[in-house]
Amino acid sequence: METKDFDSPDPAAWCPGCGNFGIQAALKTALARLGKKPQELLLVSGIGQAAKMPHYVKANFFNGLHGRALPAAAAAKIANRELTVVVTTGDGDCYGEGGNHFLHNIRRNVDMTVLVHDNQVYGLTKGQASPTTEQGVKTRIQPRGVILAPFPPLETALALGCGFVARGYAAEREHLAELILAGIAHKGFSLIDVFQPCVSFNKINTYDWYAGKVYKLGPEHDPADRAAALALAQQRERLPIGVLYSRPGPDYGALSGLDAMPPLADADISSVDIAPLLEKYR
Ligand SMILES: Cc1ncc(C[n+]2csc(CCOP(=O)(O)OP(=O)(O)O)c2C)c(N)n1
Repeated sequence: METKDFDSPDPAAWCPGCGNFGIQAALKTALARLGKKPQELLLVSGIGQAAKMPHYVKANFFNGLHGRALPAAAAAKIANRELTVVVTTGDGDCYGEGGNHFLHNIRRNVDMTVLVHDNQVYGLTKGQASPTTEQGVKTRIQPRGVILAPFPPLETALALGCGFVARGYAAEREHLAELILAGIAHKGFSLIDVFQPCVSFNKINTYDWYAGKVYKLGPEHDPADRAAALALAQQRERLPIGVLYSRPGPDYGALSGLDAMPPLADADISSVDIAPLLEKYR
C-alpha cells in the first residue's frame, strides 16, 4: 500500500502549521507500511480538532461523542476482531471528558492503538486549559493562570499496568510512524501520547520550545523495565520520545474467552426470533 491509498477527498480544516498535519502524515505512512486496505481499518474519534482526523484519512470511521471514543472503539473491536482499530483523540477528549473511559479501557485491555494529540489545550473550543495544561498558564478563561497540576497520562497508564506506553512528537513524523506501527503490533491497549504544537492557542509549547527539550530514547533503555519507564515519564526538563514501556500480556479477547468464539460480526442471526423480546418491551 502507499500513503495515497489513504488520502481522503476532504481537505483538512486545521490551521496552517498545526501539529495535526504531522500526525496525519505519520498515520498514513504507518498504515501504508502495515499493508492493510482502508476497509480493514477502523478509525474512531470523539469530538475536537484531533477527532477530525478520521475525516481526513481514508478508512472506515466512527465519530462519536466528546470523550466517548474508547468505548465505541472497544465495542467495534470486540464485535469484529479482524479490524485494526486506531483511536485519534485529544488531551481534553481522552484525559478530561473521557477520563473514566481512559482508566477503565486500560484495565480492559482491548486490542487498539490510541493516539492522543496532546496539544495541552482545548483547541476546537478556542484555547481553554485542558487536563495537560501546565500549572500557571494563562488562558482567556484562566486569566490568573491554571491552578491545578497537570494530569500525567504516561505515569497513569504505567500505574494501571498498560502494556504499551509511548510518546511521540508531531514534528518527528518518521519516528511517530514507527511508534504507531509498534502500537498496532502490540496486542492490547497501546497508548501513544503525541506532543502536538497548537499554533493558534498554545503560545508556550511551540515547535521551538519542543526543539530544545525533546530527545529520542536509544537502545540503552529497556522497554520491559517499568520502573525505568516511570522515571522517564517523570522527566520534565528534557522530554523523552519513543517506547517507554512494552510488555506482552493477555488482552481482553484472551481474558474473556472471546478469542475462542467466532466474532459477533460473523454470527448468523437469521434464525433468531426477536418477536418475543419486542413484545416484552412494547
Ligand atoms: C460533553 C461535552 N462537553 C464539552 C463539549 C465542547 N467541546 C467540544 S471539543 C472540546 C475540547 C476539545 O479539546 P481536545 O479534546 O483537547 O481536542 P483539540 O480540539 O485540542 O484537538 C470541548 C470542550 C462537548 N462537545 N461535549
